[in-house]
This record gives sequence, structure tokens and C-alpha cells, in this order.
Amino acid sequence: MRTAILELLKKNSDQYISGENISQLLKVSRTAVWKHIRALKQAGYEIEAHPRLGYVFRQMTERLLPGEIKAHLTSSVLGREVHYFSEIDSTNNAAKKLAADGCPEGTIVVAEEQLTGRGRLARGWYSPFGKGIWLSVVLRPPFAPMEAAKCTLMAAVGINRAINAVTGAGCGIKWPNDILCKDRKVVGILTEMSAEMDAINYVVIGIGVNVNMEEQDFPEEIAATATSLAMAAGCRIPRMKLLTAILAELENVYSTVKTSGFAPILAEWKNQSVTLGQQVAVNGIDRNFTGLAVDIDADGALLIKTPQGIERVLAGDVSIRPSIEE
Ligand code: BTX
Repeated sequence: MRTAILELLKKNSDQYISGENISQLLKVSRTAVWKHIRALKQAGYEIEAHPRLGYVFRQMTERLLPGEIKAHLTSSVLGREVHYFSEIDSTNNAAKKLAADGCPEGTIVVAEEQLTGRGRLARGWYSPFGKGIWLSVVLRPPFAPMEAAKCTLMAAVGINRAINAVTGAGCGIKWPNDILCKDRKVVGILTEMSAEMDAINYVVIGIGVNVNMEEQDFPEEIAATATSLAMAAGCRIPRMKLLTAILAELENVYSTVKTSGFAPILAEWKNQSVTLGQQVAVNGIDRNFTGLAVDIDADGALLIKTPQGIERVLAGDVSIRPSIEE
């Protein structure tokens, strides 16, 4: 009923429509109309109420509400179940709970704000209200658990395709889990998994996209290293369009991997990479060193040329250094 009332208001957005009219047209009591309109307003829709004239729909909500996501969705599996929160600790935490309880593949969790958004290795992810896309996607891939690490690379390719198509911002992928715009971080990806010895139960791909922040919106600690798509593109970016484009491209890359394996996606990753060909400093799990990033292998590991030979890095942090002699 709520959706029907919303549709009626949207269709008549150039005029007031009385509660009486709505109740007759949709065969529902006036009290129910009033309650549904109150709920729509609470959800973020701007509906003006006039005591004599009735209601008028003023503005599309800017929120990423489930009904709006479903109306704009072009993917068929990703986003078929949407869990929306105005604020939450972390969308990945919620998605992992849903996945453990058996939610279908393609379920997404979206929030306007994360209070304790998470990065890798217990680091934080700054996620202010309404300015970004804070999203987690549940997949149930038919791969062996050791393949799961490549889901991050797969996601990066899909997300990078979508943000470049929607914003023209010219972003590139930094190994292993960031997308950069003009050398600053605009997207972070956190992939988490639950698996048995030989099968994956679920993978949650957590995606944080800085969409409409301005320079002054970033806290001091990350102000010099972070940016937003709006800052890069020079205009506000419609979050709904971007969200549905990300879901569509993620679905495309996932379907490529399922039919043809990771090779085509790794090839595209190399083309979109801002890491390869650069001098990098590796902050590995057990050692730090520098070298030239020359390639990624079939497992998604970064290959670094050092004076001692080629080093293979499967996990860790890499910072790109200003050009120095090898
Ligand atoms: P990461 O460990 O590679 O990066 C985390 C680091 O990035 C932080 O320590 C900080 O220096 C910097 N940082 C924090 N917030 C931002 C930001 N908004 N923009 C740019 N740099 C920042 C990256 O981890 C993975 C992040 C995934 C975030 C998503 S959001 C939806 C989902 N839910 C959740 O809790 N995490 C994921």
C-alpha cells in the first residue's frame, strides 16, 4: 500500500491530492493513508501536507531506499534482497549475520552512515551520513576457498568500470583493494569469507565509495590521502545511479569468472592498475621491502622485482613511491 501511495503522489507531483481522494482511489482508510505518508516522510521522502489541500510530492529522496534501489536496478541477482539502515555499525557485520542465517546470494546491505566502518587489519573506514556508498554484497561462489582472495580483484574491476562510466573521473586500481583518483583513495574494498576445507559458505564484499564529500568533510588523518568522486569530477554524483551501476558491473564480472575463470578479469585488472610499472614500498605481514611492481600472477599475488630477484606478495599493503632509481 505504501508503494501504491508513493506512486500515486509521484504521478501527481504537480498538484495536491487530498487524503480523501487517495483513500477512495486506493480503497484504504484515511487513517491508513495518514500513517503510510508519515512512514514515507520518516524514510526520507519529501511530502508536503496542507491542512485543506492534501498532500504533494516535493522531491525524490536522496536516500538509497530499498524501493528506489529496486526500481532502478538493472542487475538480476545482485540487489534482489536489500537491507537498508539509516545508520549501522558496519554493513559487513550485518551482511555476515544475514549470510550465516542463509540469506540468498545477491543480498545487499546498504547504510547512509557507518558508525564503526571497518577496513582491513582492524583499521577504520570513515563513512559519513549520505555522502558515500557504504555497501556489502553477499556472494556464494562455487570456487575453492583459496580462490576467494581474487574476489577483491574481481570486485575492483567491476567497481572501477562502473565509477568511470558514471563519473568519467579516470580512476585506477591500486593493489590489492583500493581505487584511486588522482593518487588519492576514493574506494576501499573489504572481502570477508566463511568457508569449510573445500567449499566457500559465503563471501561478503564490503565496498566503501567516497561519493559526494568535499575537501573539508574528511577528518585530518586522511585529508591528504582521500578524495571523493565529486571532488574528482567537479560535480555532485547521483548515488543511486552509481550504486545500481556498481551492482550491474559486479554481476557482470562475477558471471565472467563463473563461466571463464579469473584470467579475463585479471587481464582487465592489469589494464586498470595504477600499481604496475611503479616503484613500491611493500609493508608485508612479516617483512618490508621496496622494488618495482612488474605483474600479478594467476593467484592475484603482486610480483615485485628487487635486486635479489622477483618477490611474490599475496597480502599486505603497498605504497606507491615517487619515481626512484631501481
Ligand atoms: P584499508 O585497510 O585498505 O584502508 C583503511 C585505511 O584507509 C584507514 O586506516 C585510513 O587511513 C583510510 N581511510 C579510512 N576511511 C577512508 C575513506 N572514507 N576514504 C579514504 N581513505 C580512508 C579499506 O581498508 C577497505 C574499506 C572497506 C569499507 C567498506 S564500507 C562497507 C563495508 N562495511 C565496512 O565496515 N567496511 C566495508
